[in-house]
Amino acid sequence: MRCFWDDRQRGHAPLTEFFNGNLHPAAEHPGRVDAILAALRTTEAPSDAGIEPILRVHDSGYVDFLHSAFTEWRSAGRDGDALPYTFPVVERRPLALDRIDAKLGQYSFDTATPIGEGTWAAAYWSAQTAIGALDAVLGGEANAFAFTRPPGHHAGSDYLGGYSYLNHAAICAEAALGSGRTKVAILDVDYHHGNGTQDIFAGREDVVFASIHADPSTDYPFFWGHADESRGNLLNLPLPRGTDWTDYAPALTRALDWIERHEPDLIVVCYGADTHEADPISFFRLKTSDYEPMARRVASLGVPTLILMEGGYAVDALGANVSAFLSGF
Ligand code: SP5
Ligand code: ZN
Repeated sequence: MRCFWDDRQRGHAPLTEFFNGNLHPAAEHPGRVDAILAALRTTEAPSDAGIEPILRVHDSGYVDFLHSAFTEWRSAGRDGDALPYTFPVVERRPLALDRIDAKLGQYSFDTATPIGEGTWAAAYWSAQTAIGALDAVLGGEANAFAFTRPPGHHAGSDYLGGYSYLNHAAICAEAALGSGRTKVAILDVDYHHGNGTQDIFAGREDVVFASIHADPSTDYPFFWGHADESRGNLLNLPLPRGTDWTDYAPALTRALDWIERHEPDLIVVCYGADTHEADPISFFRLKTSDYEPMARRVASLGVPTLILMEGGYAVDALGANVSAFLSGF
């Protein structure tokens, strides 16, 4: 399988994230990179498709903010990475505030997604990596893998969060539709609900979104991903902490049957290895040997498939988990 990666994606190197009342070492750190690259052997660098495919999904004010936030943070005399601390709660009136702290709050939904010096470039090249793999699939490959990092599925059209800045699945779905595909299915198997993707595509006829994830009554991102949000083009299948393959497999069958009924001409898989039993921030109990059958079931639909990397923080198991998943294709 052709695999895509750009070394500029390394430049995002957050040190800390804030949750449960404390700063913690960042889970989404560059140590993940070597673990996955070692498992991939060879990767191709993408060409530069420019900002246009990003702006088909993301608000231009948000993109400008991502681009300049770290410089503004430094100009405000701050050390370390930029993090928000004040948020406009739902229904606040829109304000065009200029202060960096106000903008960080406006465009973020959590305090775990810092912006550092290399964040914009890494997010930009992560998106290009996704588009490079998409182009391989649109060009006739049965499947391709983009090692997107930082990840993307928590980012909405005008917000960041969950270690995500640009929503690669959404960018690729829109690009595929712009290139003549007529229906795109996104299957999200990261441990966490893909809230950004759901927000971007809710109500659409040409994109369907199915997600299997930890129940948001116990797990991040809490405010999205509940079963009763399933309607029309959205299917949410929350599962309890402790879920193993025996309980996961029937949910996968439901998601794939639902996707098949929509007759997509492209599937985008958001793969997170944070469903693994050793993941330090997650609570499912999948094993490395479960990922190959998981992927084989997706492949059995016989639809061209783009695979994107989302989470997965058990660095020692990460390479084996990614290889196992890709081997199922
Ligand atoms: C792409 C992705 O997987 N993003 C996940 C973002 C989750 N960030 C929230 C961190 C809160 C973790 N709480 C876990 C408690 C562990 N004892
Ligand atoms: Zn996750």
